[in-house]
Parts: sequence; structure tokens; C-alpha cells
Amino acid sequence: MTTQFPFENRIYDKAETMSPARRRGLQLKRLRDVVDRVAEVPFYKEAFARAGITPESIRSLDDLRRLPFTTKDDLRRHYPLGFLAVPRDKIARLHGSSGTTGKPTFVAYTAEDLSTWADLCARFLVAGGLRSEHMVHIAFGYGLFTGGFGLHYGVERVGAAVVPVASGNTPRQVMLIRDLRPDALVCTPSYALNIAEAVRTEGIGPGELSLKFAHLGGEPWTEDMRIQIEREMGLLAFNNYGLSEVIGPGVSGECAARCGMHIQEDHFLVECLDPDTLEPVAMGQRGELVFTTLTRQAMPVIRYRTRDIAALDEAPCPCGRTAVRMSRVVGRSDDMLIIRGVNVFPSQIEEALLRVEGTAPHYLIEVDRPGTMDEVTVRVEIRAGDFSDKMSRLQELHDRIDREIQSITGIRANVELVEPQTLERSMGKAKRVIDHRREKGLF
Ligand code: DLL
Repeated sequence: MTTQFPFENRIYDKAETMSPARRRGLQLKRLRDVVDRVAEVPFYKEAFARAGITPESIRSLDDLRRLPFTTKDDLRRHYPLGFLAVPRDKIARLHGSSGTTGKPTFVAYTAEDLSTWADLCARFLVAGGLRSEHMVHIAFGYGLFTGGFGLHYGVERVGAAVVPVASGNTPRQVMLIRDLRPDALVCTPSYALNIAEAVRTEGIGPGELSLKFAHLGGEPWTEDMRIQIEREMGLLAFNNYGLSEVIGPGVSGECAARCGMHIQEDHFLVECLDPDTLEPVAMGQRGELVFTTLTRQAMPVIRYRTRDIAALDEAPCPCGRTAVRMSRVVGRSDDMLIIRGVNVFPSQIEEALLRVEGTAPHYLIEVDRPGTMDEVTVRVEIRAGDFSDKMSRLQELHDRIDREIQSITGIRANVELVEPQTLERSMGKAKRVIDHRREKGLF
């Protein structure tokens, strides 16, 4: 039986179709190499010494389980570049993602890493229909965030044309899409919905847009959102996944069959573990994804705990790619929130509040998506004395909280000052976050 794809199924790199047995051989060799490469990184040096790990002691892929985990906290403790595995003069670029403290965790790339990264992004872009004759509108932020630059060089590697618009100013996005007639859109799924809404407001029908494909990632989304984006813009939408600490976008992406995202297993070893016991779950069961980078030079990570919950599927895929697929991310095993594509920890908001005199340590964060964009409201109880005070004092408090939240998290929140003793007190763990997006089934 031949599978009907929505377009010709093309493979960017024949490594994507190598037999699983051959790939396992390659992974083992690369695992030994990476253990060797990180041997002088202080964190791994100590952990390897404790567990008696040397490159030679890695005899099979099962030995992966003897290696230590790496967490975001570990990276933070070695801020900014304590995980660097090459001399500093070999760094070609730095990116970063927000951490729990307001300081980003940095990720370094050598020139070779940047080239590998471009190839990995090119793989999923080609799998999702991108061809050299296409033009791509990139509406991801360019900066420390890996989305903009990662996809930018991936598109260039395919040989397609890039329009590096970056995010924001939605009416201008619509104008450029209408005037330049790009074939593909690259951004977060929620921003795609926002652009779709602006398109509708301008009275442009789905059939009038030039866009054929959207390559969306950076945050969780649902099949319902896919249907809505596709219907409103008259295109095919593809999911791609990644995280800065592992490389950025390019860890996995959907092919034309759109039944899960192929993980680029020749570059990343994946495990799916029970987040409590850290034991592997059965194939097809949900667990926390843990990645080991096999080829990165500047800053490899061993068994990086993503906190992302998803399931793996190793059933053969009609596209011919042999790599295991991951499901959509269905949740996280920590409390990180993704707001308009930006990672935000409740502890960052708490830190912002602690910087402002006159706020009590009682607060509640509510996240919602009333239209297409995420909105955050932070309700803060203020101290009894302060509440009866002058309006100007309240306004001053409000503005300071607003500024601190923005400076620590990079996002704008609606700040509401509430009277003392009005927020519900909890008997056990404080409930600091209500995410209405979850109740609405938005992820
Ligand atoms: O978001 C990298 C990226 C950029 C991927 C653009 C795809 C496209 P970080 O800012 O470090 O990196 O955030 C990583 O975002 O652990 C997931 O929780 C979430 N995430 C990324 N892609 C997806 C996706 C980039 N397709 C964190 N579905 C990850 C669900 C996603 N969650």
C-alpha cells in the first residue's frame, strides 16, 4: 500500500533513513566520544570520578544509564559558561534561555556546532515541505532565544530565501506576507494564530494568502490549534521541537505523515523516564524526555532532564525515516510556564515581588489565552498599612512591580494589587499558579 502524502516526501540527509542497528553502532561510538570530550568539564569530571566512568567503560548503549543526569539547576550553578568543553576562543556564538533566577542559562556553539544545527533544522524543514525555491517569513524573535537564528540558518541551508521579520508588530507581519507572498511561515503556534486573526481583520480570506506551510514550535499546542491555523490561513502546519540546552530547534520535527516528531537520533540519544523513579517507561507510555547530545562540541550535555512529558513511538513511519518519534509535549514535570513563547518560572515572579518593598509574600499568577495571545495576571496582596495609603503610593507600587517582573522575566504581566488577606491561604503547598489554558484544553 502506498501512503498518500500531502506533497512529495523528500529526505534531506540519508542518515535519516539508516537502519536502527547501524544507527545504534554510530550512537555508541559517538557516546564514547562525548564522554571523552566532557571529561575535563568540572561537573562531569567529578561525577565521572565518583561513578568510575571513562570512555572505555562505555561498552554498550545500556551504559548510558550509569551516566549522571544534568539539570537546568546544574547549568545555573555553573553560570555562565562552566559547562564549556572547548577553549573559549573556539566559541562562535552564544544563545540562552531564561532561568529561574532572571539570569539566562547560556549555550555555546563552535562553528562546527552551528553547521550541524543548520543541517538539523534543514532536515525537519525539508520533511515538512520546504524546498530551495521557497521563501520563508520568520516571525520568531532574533536574539538569545534560539528560535530566530536557528530556523534562519536552517532555511538558508535548504537554499530557500529568508525574510527575517522577527516577532511583533502584527499588522506589519500581515502586510509583508501579503506583499512578498512567502511560501512558509515560521513562528510559535500561538503567534501563528495571532497573525491569522490579523489576516482575518484585514478581510483577507485563507485562499488569498500565498502561504503553503507553517513550521511551528517553541511551545505546546494542540491538534485543535493545528486545525484552526490551517483553516484560517489555508496551509499545512508542522510541529517541531527543541530546547536551548540541547541545541535549540532541530531536536525533532514532523514529516509529511504528521504522526509524531522524528527525533534526530544520530545526534541525540533520547530516554523516556518516569520523572519520579527515573526508570524507563514502556514504549508508548508518557514520561520525561532526557537527552544526551552526541555531536555537540562547545557544550555537550549528558542526560539532560528536559522536564517535558511526552511518549515515544518506534513503529515504522511511512516516510522512510527510521528515527523514533515523540508525541506532542503534553505537560511538564516542573512548574515552568511558557508565555507567548517565553519560558517563565513562578519563582522569577516571586523574586520580582521580593525586590519591591511593601508587598506581602502572598500572590497568585493567573495565565489565560482569551484570544490568540497568552495573558498573565499577577495578583499581589499588599501590606495593611500600605493599602489605606494614598493612590499615588499604590500607583508607584504597581509600576515598580510591573517593571521588576518585566526586567526579570522579559514578559509584561497585568499587575493587580489586592487588599490584605484576600488571596486564599493554602493548607499544604501554596497554589501560586492557575493556568486557564490547561482547563481550556489549549495544551
Ligand atoms: O523553544 C527552542 C525552539 C525554538 C524549538 C523554536 C522549536 C522552535 P527554549 O526557549 O529553551 O527553546 O524552550 C524549550 O520549550 O523544553 C518545551 O517545554 C518547549 N517547546 C519547544 N518546542 C515545543 C513544541 C526553544 N514543539 C522548551 N511543543 C521545551 C511543545 C515545546 N513544547
